[in-house]
Amino acid sequence: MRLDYLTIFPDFFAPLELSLPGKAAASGLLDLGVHDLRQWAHDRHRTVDDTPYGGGAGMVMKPEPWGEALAEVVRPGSTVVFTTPSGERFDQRLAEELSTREHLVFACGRYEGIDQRVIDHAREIAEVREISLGDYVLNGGEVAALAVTEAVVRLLPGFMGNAASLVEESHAAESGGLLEYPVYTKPRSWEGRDVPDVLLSGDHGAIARWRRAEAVRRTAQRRPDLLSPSVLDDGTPIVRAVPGDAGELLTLQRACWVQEAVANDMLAIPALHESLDDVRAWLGEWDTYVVRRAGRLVAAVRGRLEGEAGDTWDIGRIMVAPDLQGSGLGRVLLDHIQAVAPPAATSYVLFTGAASARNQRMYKKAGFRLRPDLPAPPGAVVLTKRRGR
Ligand code: JEW
Repeated sequence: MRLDYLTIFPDFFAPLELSLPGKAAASGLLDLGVHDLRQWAHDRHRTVDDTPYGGGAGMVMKPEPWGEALAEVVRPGSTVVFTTPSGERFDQRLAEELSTREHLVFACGRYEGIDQRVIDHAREIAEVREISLGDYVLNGGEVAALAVTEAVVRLLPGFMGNAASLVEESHAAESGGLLEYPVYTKPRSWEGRDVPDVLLSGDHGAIARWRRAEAVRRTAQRRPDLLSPSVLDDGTPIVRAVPGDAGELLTLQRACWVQEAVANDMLAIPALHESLDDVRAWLGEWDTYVVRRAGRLVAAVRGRLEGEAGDTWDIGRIMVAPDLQGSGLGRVLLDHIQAVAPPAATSYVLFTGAASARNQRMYKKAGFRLRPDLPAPPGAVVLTKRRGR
């Protein structure tokens, strides 16, 4: 495989010459080329950026140096990788796909990005992938290109020896889409911390069960998105809300809490007055789940840890579309949000209208008890439940 890098910071790629790909390069498996984009700038100051048309902050990388660089580096069969914050998210599947290519050209932007015409032009002379390392801000594309390189190169046949790649495959199947289990080595006791007894038991079945349980526990806690979603009786999944759900959540929330306002003869309910930005904000602060039927968002619930000790799972905003109320959806969501509470949660709390008889009946059936001893907002009541373990 040949790898070329177009960048105004070629020093970023010095590690490549030394590190793992460096060894592969030395053995002839990899061919590396690092190119300073400024070698294709022709003015006295070797300018590669200019002000954006239409105004706005910052500078944009001008097209001419990129056009000349691509003309020189791209050949038949090349794939040009633009690392960009607006690209598709990089993952193992994409690493595997890129590892099948003969020639990757990494185009590393800086400033506010590259003039769009460069990407459009590249599509006419090569396969183009626009790739983001993840949802966080970097200063440019170099670090993303390095990460993509390492993930791709280690998949090449012959890299680190074929034996290693066989181990890799069996391991991926074994972990089954879960996070890895924790690992330990000698000494058996370190600074008062002991290796779990089961790992010293010699009972391979018990060890496998313990590792699987730890992997599931970790995954549920850190990456619930990797676990298969809970489902309703008919197989409809209960999935985590995404930012794009905010508009429909606002609509559903207004519909549901108008009912509450009427039942409680009270307009001062936050859920009734929130704006779209308010909903977007709380989506970032709560674990929120939604149910869709035929594409339509018909139900939701949210939860988060509260209390001084962070051991109380605050449940709220249980909402069901008017035409599906009474179908048991609310109870399913209530059960779901309790099930996904993190291990730190030792009790549940929720608030509802003092006159919301139907809600209170459902909560009591689910094991919640009214707590007149605890403070509640005007017109509301508090219910709590101990978490059974
Ligand atoms: C990446 C290329 C070029 C980020 C991730 N972040 C960001 C960002 C930048 C400019 C404008 C708007 C957002 C910085 N930046 C890049 C960032 C790639 C450039 C300029 C990048 N993967 N790749 N997560």
